[in-house]
Amino acid sequence: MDKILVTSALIYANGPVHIGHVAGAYLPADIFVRFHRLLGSDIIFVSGTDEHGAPVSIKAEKEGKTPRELVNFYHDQIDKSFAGLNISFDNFSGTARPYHHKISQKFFKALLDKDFVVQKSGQQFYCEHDQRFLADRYVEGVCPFCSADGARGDQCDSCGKLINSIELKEPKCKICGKTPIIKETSHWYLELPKFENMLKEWLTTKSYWKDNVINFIMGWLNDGLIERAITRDIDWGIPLPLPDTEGKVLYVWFDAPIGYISSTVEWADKIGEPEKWKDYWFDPDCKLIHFIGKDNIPFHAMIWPAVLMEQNDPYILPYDIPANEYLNIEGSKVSTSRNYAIWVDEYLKYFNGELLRYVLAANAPETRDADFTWQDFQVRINNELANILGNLANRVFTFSIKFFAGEITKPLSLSVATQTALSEAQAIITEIEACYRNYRVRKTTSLIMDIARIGNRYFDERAPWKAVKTDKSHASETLYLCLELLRMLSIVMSPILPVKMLQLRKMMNLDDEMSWKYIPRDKTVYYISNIETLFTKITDEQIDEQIQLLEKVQPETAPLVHKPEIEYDDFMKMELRIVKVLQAEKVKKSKKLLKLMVKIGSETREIVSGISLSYSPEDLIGKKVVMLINLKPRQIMGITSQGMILAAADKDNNLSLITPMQDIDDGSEVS
Ligand code: B3M
Ligand code: ZN
Repeated sequence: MDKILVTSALIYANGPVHIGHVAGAYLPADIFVRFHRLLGSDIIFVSGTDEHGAPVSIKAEKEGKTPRELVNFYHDQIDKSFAGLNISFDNFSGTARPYHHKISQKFFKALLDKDFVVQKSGQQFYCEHDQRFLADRYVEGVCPFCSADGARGDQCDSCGKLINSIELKEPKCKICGKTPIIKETSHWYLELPKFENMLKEWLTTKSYWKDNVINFIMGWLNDGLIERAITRDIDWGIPLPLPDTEGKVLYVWFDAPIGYISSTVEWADKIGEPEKWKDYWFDPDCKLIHFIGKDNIPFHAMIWPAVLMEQNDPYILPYDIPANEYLNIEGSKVSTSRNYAIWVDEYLKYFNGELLRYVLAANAPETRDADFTWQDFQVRINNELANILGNLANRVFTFSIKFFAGEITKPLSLSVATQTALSEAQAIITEIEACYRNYRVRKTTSLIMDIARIGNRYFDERAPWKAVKTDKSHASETLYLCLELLRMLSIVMSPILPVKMLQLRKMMNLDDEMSWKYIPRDKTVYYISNIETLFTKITDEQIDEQIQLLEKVQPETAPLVHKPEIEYDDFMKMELRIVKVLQAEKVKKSKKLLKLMVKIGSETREIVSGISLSYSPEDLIGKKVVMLINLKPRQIMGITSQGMILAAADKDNNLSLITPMQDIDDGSEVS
């Protein structure tokens, strides 16, 4: 029997859960765990909230709360959201609890004693205005690797690379916005280079890992490992277990993964077997599987194993790290700071958690980023859950009740058509089993729907509504096979739709325990009663309402999409000048175009400009604007346009011409 310890990334207790979190680290883990529970594996599932570090203390400062008040508030809210999605943790802990502090300090001490952690003095950003060192997210700037804006002191969201904060370009203090200075401070560093060989050797055993994880790590190893500071100058976190170190705490990313252990310890305590956590963490045959989002790869696949390797107790190392890609929403990146996200607690006010589980499973960001749209949500619920699965259950149940008083017995022998449908379904179930084992939730979901499709097709072909008039046993056989399929579905689909499948089983009066091995165990008689609709269709109005909510929370500042970098010389190729509009008139048969005559010093030129929706000819005459002079002339509606007037366009395509702030001669060059 497999022994497995599954973890989901510890979510920061600094805000609510959004569906990107769910799709990346929680739902895939829950599905995997529920599947293994059906198999009878010895499996436990732990997680919790990440309650330390700059992400928490910054938010607390912003909300005028203490960090502890903040984490208590969000821990409860997050816990409720997961409950609403039927995520079945064995334990959901939090890293500000005493268990966790003790274990983390022990981890730090073990590394220190063996010289894998060393104290050094180093440089840090310091804000003179706020009189504090700027750890991690307290400083933001331009990423030294990919030049993205808004990179934080510890990691860049754009390229995922870890940053040594003083390498940030154009650093700004997150609290006051001023530019910090660099100041010496002493910290404890994890000597990653000392782990290089151990890590390399260990990674050779990981050929089965997902490509995105392997590639990331290999890139890192090739660049060469450098030591990493694992302490910080902030006052919220785990104190160092050393004298005279006040004001210093462990770096949040040092202690966070230890949260997987402390959550297991807490679980063991809760079930009254305080030593039981060791059955997992110290058993070399136990498979430790971390479900995470891709931005967490470096911490889980490099730093965390290194930390585990040099403990005094025989901890196991991660067996697998199925990292998922991102989930975008309506084509745009989630941004919690702009409140552009679908928050689970909000979602649950409108829809059932099971529906979201289905849609996120069917559209899981497994190998590439996926896009969640409300339209797709509606289509999947209506056309798949309601029209295929729900319809199969509904037609079979109503028919059984109407013509057979809800009692369908197994036929003495099965016809060829029935046997074929059955073996088709069985073949798919074998495939489903393999997919579940390999975290292929997307494929699993579509295979499950295929079984329901087989049922509907078989039902249609055998037309029991006709057969029942002439050959009742033919109709009964049809219903029997469909009920068999529904019973199988209730098991194979339960990892994805646990509550709905129980509901389905209730209507079929199946009250025995569910197990994967019972799938082939056919029933001699089915009793159908108390039927109710499994899936109600989502209306257009419901979807419109959600789209509007999403648009409302999205402020003006969508993330900018940048063009590739250019050389200075490329810019200098452009001849930009101030021009004065002498004449302006509408271009006939065109809504958008104006024809302008402009004066550029001693010259005049004719150009066509697409600004007619924003400016009328009278607005323009006499105005000075900026024009690109050396653009190759273009024919537009039969007119030769000799240049281009510059205008800014907002996201609704409202235009604004660019005019000089002071009066300046036309012909003046702009650069
Ligand atoms: N809290 C980062 C995140 O939420 C961090 C994960 C910790 S997992 C040990 O993305
Ligand atoms: Zn970057």
